[in-house]
Amino acid sequence: LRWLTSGESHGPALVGIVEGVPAGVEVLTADVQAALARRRLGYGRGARMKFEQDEVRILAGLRHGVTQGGPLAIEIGNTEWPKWVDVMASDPVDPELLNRARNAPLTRPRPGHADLVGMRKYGFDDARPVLERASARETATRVALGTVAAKFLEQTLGIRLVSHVTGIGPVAVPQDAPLPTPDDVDHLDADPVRCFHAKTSARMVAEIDECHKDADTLGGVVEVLAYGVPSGLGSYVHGDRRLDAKLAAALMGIQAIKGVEVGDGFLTATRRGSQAHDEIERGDDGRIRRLSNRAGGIEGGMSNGEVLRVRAAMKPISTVPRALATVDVATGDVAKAQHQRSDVCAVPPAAVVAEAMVALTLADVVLEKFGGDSVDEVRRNAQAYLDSVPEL
Ligand code: FMN
Repeated sequence: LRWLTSGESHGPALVGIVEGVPAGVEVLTADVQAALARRRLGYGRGARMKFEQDEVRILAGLRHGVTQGGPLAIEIGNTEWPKWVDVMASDPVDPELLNRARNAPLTRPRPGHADLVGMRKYGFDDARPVLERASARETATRVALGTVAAKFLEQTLGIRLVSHVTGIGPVAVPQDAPLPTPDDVDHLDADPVRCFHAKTSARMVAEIDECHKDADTLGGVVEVLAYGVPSGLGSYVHGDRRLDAKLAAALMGIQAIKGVEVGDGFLTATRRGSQAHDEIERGDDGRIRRLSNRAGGIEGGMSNGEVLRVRAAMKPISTVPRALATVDVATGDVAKAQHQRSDVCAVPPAAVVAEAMVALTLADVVLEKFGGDSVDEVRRNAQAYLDSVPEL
C-alpha cells in the first residue's frame, strides 16, 4: 500500500491518494464524511472547527461504492476558500490585492511549531507557507484514506478498530479501567473528550476549562485498539519489517506526537519479567491463548493474535493564546509569538487520526502477508494461512 497527501491548511482542497487497495472494498463517500465528522468532535476545539466543513469528493478508484483496484483519490474541499483565494492563489496575483491583513508576513515564529526552522530551511521570510503545510488540517486526508483501509480490514479479515483518549494533561484514566470495543464507538463519539471512563472524562473537561481560562493549551495520550488481528502480521527477521516499528513510525508521523507505547509500554520497563510477560495456556477448545495482554498484541515484531494496543502521546498545542516569547525575524526584536486561530486541546481528534494511521499500517501488513488483487482473493489467502495454524 502506498499513500500520499497534498494540500495546505487554507488552500482550496486537500487531496489524498492511496494505491494498492484491492478491488471489491465497499466504501461510500458518506463513510469518509462520517469519519471526518468524528475528527471534528472534541471539547476544547476552537471556532475553526465550527465553520470549516469538510466537502468530500472521491475523484477516482471507486465505482458504484466499490473499489476498482486502481489508486483512490479523495478530495476534501475547504469551504473557507473564498476568503483565502488571493492569499493562497497558485498563480501570481495583483500585489494590491495582497496588501491585506490576512497576507501580512508572519515573522514571529511560535515556539513548538515548525515556523522558525521551516522558514530557515526553505528560505522563506514569512512563516505562512510553513504553517500552511505543517498544520494538522492535513490529518483530515489521513482520516479519509484510513477509512478505506479500515473498510478493507473489516471486509477481508473482520479486523475492527477503536480509538479513545486515556489522558489529557495530568488527568489520566486509571490503569485498570476497562477497554472499549468497536461496539462502543457511538458511546465514545458522544463523550466530549472521547474518553471511555465517565469519571475521568468529567475531570478532563474541567481541566480543559481551567486551561482555557488560563489562556493555555493541553496535550494528552490516545490509545488505538484493533480487534480480530490474526497472529503473524509483521516479522522478526528485519527491523524495518517489525509491526511495532511500522506502527511507531506511523503514529510518530502525526503532528505533535512525541511518544509511542506498545501494550503497557514504559510501564513494562519498571516490572520484573514474571510480571511483564503474557503467559501462554491451551484453552478447553484446544486453542492457544494468553493469560494477559501486557504486550499489546505484538511479540517479536509480529502480531500474536491478542488485541493490538498502541498509545501515542501528544504535546500541548504550540499556538498558546498566552503567547510565548519569540524573536521577530524581520527586525531581530524581542516579541510575542504570532497568534493563529487555534484549539485549547486537540487530543480527541488526534485519537481519530491515530486510528486512521493504525488502519493504514495494518492494511499494509495484511497485504504484505496475504497479498491479493481482490477482497475475495485476500480472504482466500488469509483463510488458507489460518487453516494451516488451527491452534492459533
Ligand atoms: N497546533 C496548533 O498550533 N493549533 C491547532 O489548532 C492544532 N491542532 C491540531 C490538531 C490535531 C488533530 C493534531 C494532531 C495536531 C494539532 N496541532 C495544532 C499541532 C501542530 O500541528 C503541531 O504542534 C506542529 O506540527 C508542531 O509539532 P511537531 O513538532 O510534532 O511537528
